Amino acid sequence: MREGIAQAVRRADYAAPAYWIRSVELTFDLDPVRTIVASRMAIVRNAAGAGGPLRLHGEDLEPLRVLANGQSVSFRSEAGELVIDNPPEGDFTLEIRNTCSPEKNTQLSGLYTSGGGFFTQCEAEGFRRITYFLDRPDVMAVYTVTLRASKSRYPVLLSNGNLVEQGDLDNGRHFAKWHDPFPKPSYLFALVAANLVAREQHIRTRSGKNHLLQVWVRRGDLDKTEHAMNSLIASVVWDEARFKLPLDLDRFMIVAVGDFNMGAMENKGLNIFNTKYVLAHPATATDDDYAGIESVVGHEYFHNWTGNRITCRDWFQLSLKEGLTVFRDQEFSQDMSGSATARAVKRIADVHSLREMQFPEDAGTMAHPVRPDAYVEINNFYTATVYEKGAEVVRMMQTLVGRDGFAKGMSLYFERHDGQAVTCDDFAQAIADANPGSELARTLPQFKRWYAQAGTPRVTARGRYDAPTRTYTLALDQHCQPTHGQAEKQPYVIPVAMGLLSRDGQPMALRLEDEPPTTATERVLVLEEARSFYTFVDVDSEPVPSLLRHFSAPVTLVDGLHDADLLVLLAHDPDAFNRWEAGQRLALNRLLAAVRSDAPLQLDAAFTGAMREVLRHPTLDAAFKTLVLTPPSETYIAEQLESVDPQRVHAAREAMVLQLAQALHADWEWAWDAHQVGGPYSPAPEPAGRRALANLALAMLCLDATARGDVLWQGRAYQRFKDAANMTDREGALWALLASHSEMADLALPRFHDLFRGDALVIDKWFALQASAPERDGRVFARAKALLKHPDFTLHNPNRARSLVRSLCGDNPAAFHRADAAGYVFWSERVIELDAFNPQLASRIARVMDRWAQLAEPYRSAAREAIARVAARTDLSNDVREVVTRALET
Ligand code: B3K
Ligand code: ZN
Repeated sequence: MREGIAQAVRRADYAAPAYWIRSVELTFDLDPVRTIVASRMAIVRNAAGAGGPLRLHGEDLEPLRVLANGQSVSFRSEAGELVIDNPPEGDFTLEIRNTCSPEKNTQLSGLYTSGGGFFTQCEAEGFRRITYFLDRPDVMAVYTVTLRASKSRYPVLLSNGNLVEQGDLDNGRHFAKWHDPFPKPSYLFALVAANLVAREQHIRTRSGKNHLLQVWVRRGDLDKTEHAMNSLIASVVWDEARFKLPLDLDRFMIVAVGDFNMGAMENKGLNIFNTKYVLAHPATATDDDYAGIESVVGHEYFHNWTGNRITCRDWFQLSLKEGLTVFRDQEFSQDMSGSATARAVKRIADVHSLREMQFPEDAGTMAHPVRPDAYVEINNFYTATVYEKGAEVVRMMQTLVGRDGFAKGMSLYFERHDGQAVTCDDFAQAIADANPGSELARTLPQFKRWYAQAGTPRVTARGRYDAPTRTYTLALDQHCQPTHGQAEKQPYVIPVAMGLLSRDGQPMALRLEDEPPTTATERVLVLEEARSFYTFVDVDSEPVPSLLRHFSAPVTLVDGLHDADLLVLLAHDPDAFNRWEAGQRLALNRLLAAVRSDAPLQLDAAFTGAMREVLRHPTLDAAFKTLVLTPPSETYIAEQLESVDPQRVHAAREAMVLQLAQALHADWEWAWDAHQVGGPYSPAPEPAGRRALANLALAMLCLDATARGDVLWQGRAYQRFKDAANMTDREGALWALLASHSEMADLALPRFHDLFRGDALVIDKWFALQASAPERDGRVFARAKALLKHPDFTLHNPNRARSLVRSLCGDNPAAFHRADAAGYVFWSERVIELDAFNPQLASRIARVMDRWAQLAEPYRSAAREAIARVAARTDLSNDVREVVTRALET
């Protein structure tokens, strides 16, 4: 065993620390091989605590010296801790000198080197890999940091807060001293020492204060920073306007680094970002990349209040900052997008990813509540449940108290807790207390089951129209299946936004019995019981119910609607989300029927006709049409099945796409012609939507052409690939060739590589496109395997590893789940290889097997065997061990 199997940490065991650290002065002598860290901490006994030994966290460190009140004090090293058995009485100063080795830090947690510079990542427990500390979020200290390093190699020295002093030292070294006035937990500490340049912008905020914004990148990347800077400015303006939350620092910095385990990190005043979420140029980044940058820049900036000013008491409360901040970044992107349809398009994208990532998580071996009760490795709990489902829980609160009520709740939350480390309960309480008399205040204890219970509730709806009394009764049942380790589920509070449409598509007034007449055509029903009945009166004809509008709760809805009803909703629902959903359901019904019966899918004219109407619709946005015309993913289809044969799912979906390509041939030609975008590039929703639809049309036309043995459209796609003025169109054309299995893809791929040789983010795309292309005859898998040996491939760069391994194993079910089990062998080899040097990344990739138990034979047994092979190893990290152990407990 590596360090012995870690015990589970339990939420119920939380205890305040015996000591606090009020301030810390850190001095770094930066050296890649042996960095010396000197720390001087003001330690205060917790009056409520028991005292006793002082136990500081520390990992992969070498202690040189420990002084208490200037005197040497005896200490011992235990697994992961430095223990001082007899600390001085009262408050005292503790000085520690230790070394760490940034160059050897392949985990990318703590202080590490990348591209010749020093960078840090401390959340969740990386600070203990830099120096000995009470590395827990409820210990908040004021930091003063001095960095010393070679001036020529590391001309830029950054840390949190304000620069107070800088200058030259002997031997070609220099120093910089930073002071952060805001007490913060250690996970928000950061430093950067590297050869970088900055795009700078001075801004004056509403309150009249001046601030300096900086985006730091490598010298050659400066021309790719405009969008990140614009996104940062927009974030500052938005948070002040929507939540009255101003920027609280003189200087706010973003630094891009090429080796990073996740997207970005919200360190106070010094956000460190994966280059993927900073660098953008029309020639190298797609519309989706631009949107991703805007949302991640926003997300990290918004953490400054939701996460940094108010932080988490313990890591079980992670969703306190993550769920809330995801909700805030989703709202930001919607507000930035402009039109009502563009907002709906963003909402659909968010729900799509929730269903794609979080629903399977909730149904799989790693299922856990938004506020987990136990973990072995906290890094395994930065999940879609904590983030995306957590955001849905916050969104439901907003639905229950209204948008203004929610803003009031946020104000009360900051009034009560600014500067504190608190819990999810504290947040919910503040929102409810600011809105007495609201549905949230009334139902709060029950509402909080959303934090405590894992699993996706299923809401079943049955409607009955009674013509003589002109009433429509809706019965809504809710049920949640047991999840891993949690058998009992109590009813949730579920807000169901809804409307009723007449069969000719008119919205109906929604009057419940015993209520006065109303003209409102949308309302929110709040379910609390396992079964509820609602009787609507004055209903002139049998309605079509439109339930769970804007996806008002993270549930699965079973409404038993027939095709005829869904066609009404697709054509007329005033709620764009449900309009899209109706189209997806029509497609899903056909796909599931084909998969279940193992009969070839044959599309009917009603379906293709409805799709044509959407495609040709005179007023709908192109982005919205693209979403409607894209059938549900293989992952989503699989989630609806009791037992999954991924090859059958793939075959059915491929057949649907091909038939849509054929049946709508003339319409796709029209769509291609009508959605070309000229002029200078803009990532705004309108032109991006047009590009998306044109690219979908191109893929459809190529597919149809290949099936007919005609190469005209492939030639056009290749031409577009060569001439494209931006990456969205170039990638779109390349994808059209790959997805239609065109031989021209073999011409385009090397050309693409030649064009972008040396641009790491674009070469990532080159790997990812090949690994996620639709499988045929095992060729995609064979190509992906061969790419492991490509000179540009390395598992050591997380983006590169994900571009190939995650794309194949996680995003391409038909290439991965093979009857000969070669995909699972590929997976187990990569997980084991990665785990030896980067457990966090290995564990992420391990999780693609979460849903193995749902597979049909022969996949199921083979998958289990592969997981067992990994689990049998004695040298696994706790990260991977937790994931594979839980997988086998199914
Ligand atoms: N808070 C970080 C994630 C840290 C992940 C640690 N394994 C980024 C974010 O959510 O904003
Ligand atoms: Zn976050």
